[in-house]
Amino acid sequence: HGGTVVSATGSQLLDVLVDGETIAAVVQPGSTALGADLFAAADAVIDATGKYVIPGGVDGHTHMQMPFGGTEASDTFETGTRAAAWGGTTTIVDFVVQTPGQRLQDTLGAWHQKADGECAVDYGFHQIIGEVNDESLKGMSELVSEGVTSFKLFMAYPGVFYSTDGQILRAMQSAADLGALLMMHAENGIAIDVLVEQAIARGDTAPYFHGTSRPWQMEEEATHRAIMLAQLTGAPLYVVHVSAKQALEQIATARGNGQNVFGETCPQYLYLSLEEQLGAGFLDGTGGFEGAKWVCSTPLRSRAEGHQDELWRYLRTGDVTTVSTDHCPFCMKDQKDMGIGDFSKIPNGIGGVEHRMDLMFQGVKSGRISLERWVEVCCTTPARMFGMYPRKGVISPGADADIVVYDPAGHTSIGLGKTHHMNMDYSAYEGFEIDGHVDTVLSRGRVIIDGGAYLGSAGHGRFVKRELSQNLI
Ligand code: DUC
Ligand code: ZN
Ligand code: ZN
Ligand code: ZN
Repeated sequence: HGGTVVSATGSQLLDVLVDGETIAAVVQPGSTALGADLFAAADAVIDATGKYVIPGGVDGHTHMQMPFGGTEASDTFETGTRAAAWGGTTTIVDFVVQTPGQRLQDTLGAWHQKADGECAVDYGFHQIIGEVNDESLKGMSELVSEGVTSFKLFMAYPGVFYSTDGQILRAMQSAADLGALLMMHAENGIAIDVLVEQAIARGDTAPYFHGTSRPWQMEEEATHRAIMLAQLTGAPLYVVHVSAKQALEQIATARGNGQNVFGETCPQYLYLSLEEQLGAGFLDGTGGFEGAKWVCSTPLRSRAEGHQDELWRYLRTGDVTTVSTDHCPFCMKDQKDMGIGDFSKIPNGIGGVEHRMDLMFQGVKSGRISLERWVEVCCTTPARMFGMYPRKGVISPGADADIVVYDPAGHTSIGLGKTHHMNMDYSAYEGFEIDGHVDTVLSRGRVIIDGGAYLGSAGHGRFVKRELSQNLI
């Protein structure tokens, strides 16, 4: 009551009536449109005066307890979705991992076992195809009917998830037949592996060299190749975690040509850079390993080269379509530290599921994006992109009552472990002072964050059976 409801298309002082798990009405304050004073009859009223009332965040890219790099991502579905709730994210879409030799359907079952009954907020799945073969291709349609309507391939990580161009072509043909979204990790992994080997052989073993051995040319080239294969096959293409401005140029060109190509970026690429990673670790006399905190793929890029400014610009033009976190947390102790003396053994990933809404709101504060664009890239478009609209991503009658009351005058400090709820022994955003604060979070009508208190529970979150993407041309 009394807040400014922000949607992708505008902002207005409106009251929102929740009945059970869904939104019953959105009305002018004081309206008697429904025949009576709504709020006199309500069981509970949340005062949102002076605050923004936005749809719960939709993070389309997370990896809870993902087996990777010889270890497993440190957030479970329970801890990771609880952290998401603290940060105003009420839906995640996580990745089921198929490794060679497994049936897709079996891996989906295994991921349901990990997540079902554990999550604090609603969750869906994408499917990683780790081995493109006849059986996997056949299995795709069954997954679509089970609400897993997007498939991720890797042009990186030879020997782990890597697909050849021929395999990519075949998977894209199947995706095109089904109308399913093909997600791509676009880096030339074959060439990168040579650069990595050469760096280690030279003695360039510190974390910083993770970034320099994955230069932007490798991302641009793979992005271009994926776009051409998608154009040939007609598959809708969603390029994940884009960090190089040159890769975005490729995406912008394809979009300009009318192709169904979408770019995703993540807060780490908008706020953090290779230079900071260098300053933090490589030359500080501590042995240089602090930089491992920011080892992820695609890597952080050079601020001096202007990638961040271009990413923000493309966020405005729409060629960056969504902002997700690629939340893939690892602790420094016993996980990242496996790579002391050899950066290639550092598990790749940054945790950030809790901070996305806050970090992207800083873009509003600094005038880089509008208030409405904030909601669009963090809530509404991810819901449409991944086939969950209008149940998710919008405050309108009939939608799930996933609602965040966001205080633009509040403050959030991101310090060491103590101020976040992710299962990590550090924060990639340590020292960030956020203008803004997530005050109240509702998930399907239930208050799960109230001021400083967590009122949710493991198992409240439900699996979201997704439709095909609603964001295609
Ligand atoms: N990149 C990461 O940084 N972590 C998980 C997988 C990936 O592609
Ligand atoms: Zn990836
Ligand atoms: Zn070319
Ligand atoms: Zn990822």
